[in-house]
Amino acid sequence: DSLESASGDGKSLYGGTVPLETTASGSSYQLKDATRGGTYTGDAENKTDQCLLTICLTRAPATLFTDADNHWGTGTAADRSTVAVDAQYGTDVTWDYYKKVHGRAGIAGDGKGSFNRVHYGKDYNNAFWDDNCFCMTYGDGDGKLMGPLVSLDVAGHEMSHGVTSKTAALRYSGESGGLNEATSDIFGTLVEFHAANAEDLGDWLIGEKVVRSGLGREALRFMDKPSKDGKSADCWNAKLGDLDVHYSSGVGNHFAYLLAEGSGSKTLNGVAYNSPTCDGSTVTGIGRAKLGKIWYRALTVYMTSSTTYADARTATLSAARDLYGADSTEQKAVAAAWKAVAVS
Ligand code: ASN
Ligand code: ZN
Ligand code: CA
Repeated sequence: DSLESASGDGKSLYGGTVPLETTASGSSYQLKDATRGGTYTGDAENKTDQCLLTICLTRAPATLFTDADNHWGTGTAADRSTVAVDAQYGTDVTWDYYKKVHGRAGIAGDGKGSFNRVHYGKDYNNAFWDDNCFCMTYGDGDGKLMGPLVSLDVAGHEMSHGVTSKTAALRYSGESGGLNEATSDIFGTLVEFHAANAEDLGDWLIGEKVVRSGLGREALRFMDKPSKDGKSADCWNAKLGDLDVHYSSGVGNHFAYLLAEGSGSKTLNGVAYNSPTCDGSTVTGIGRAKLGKIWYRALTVYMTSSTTYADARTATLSAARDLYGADSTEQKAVAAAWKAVAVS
């Protein structure tokens, strides 16, 4: 059969009806996007990978989704293709964010797409990026703590692990691990804002679409005040690197919020924030676009596998100088935001 690109749409679980670029193959369509490096989404059929560290004896499948009329999904999780719509769309908006904002073609910067597996395992409350398969994997959640983990911020978070791996390669433990996680939360959030999806508007929460009542909080993580999750650190301290990377990320997330939005109270897209500083100072934000430019340049030019929080401060100050000039308002704001999270 001849293959050609076709414009369809899908009813997603979290983002309403979304456009999808697909592939016409004979009399049906494949959930595969030639305009974004061949990115596709398949069904893991509730199976799991059987691996020892990175050596996998068996891998869950990624059986390519197909559709008869190029109108995908029903908007309810009962239909297996609905979360595939979210996953494919999440990959699309992440691809577009990196391309349009940072001039980066794909996760590795080489124009090649990745692929997604949805319906991984049973009741699986997680999603992950895997460098070995260059693929994303999404669980359906157990319905009590979490629903399907296919929201835009989670997609952007996980794929940004691939970007970090191909650039700074921040080691996934200690302070560098916290910075690796913060990088994914920062870009996951900027992807969500960039998508400007009317049903999944940008916010500084991670996983707000995914959490269910059993979890007991409205999001997985809160960037304005990370300690709202009960575990994450708002401020740097000498033992920060002993925390799990998903909690030591709090300091980087708090920095990012303060740099973009500033300290104190604010309401954005209907969500109220109140970001304290660790030293009682007041920080004036420079906006999300400049945060993204500064963090991306710091990640891709200055950070390395062993970067600490003190090093991240230097890296972002250098990036801000390169982009906006020495002693610019932006560079001063970077210094003020790090001081406000006790990094000097
Ligand atoms: N969802 C988790 C994350 O990306 C998976 C992990 O623990 N690496 O952080
Ligand atoms: Zn992560
Ligand atoms: Ca969010």
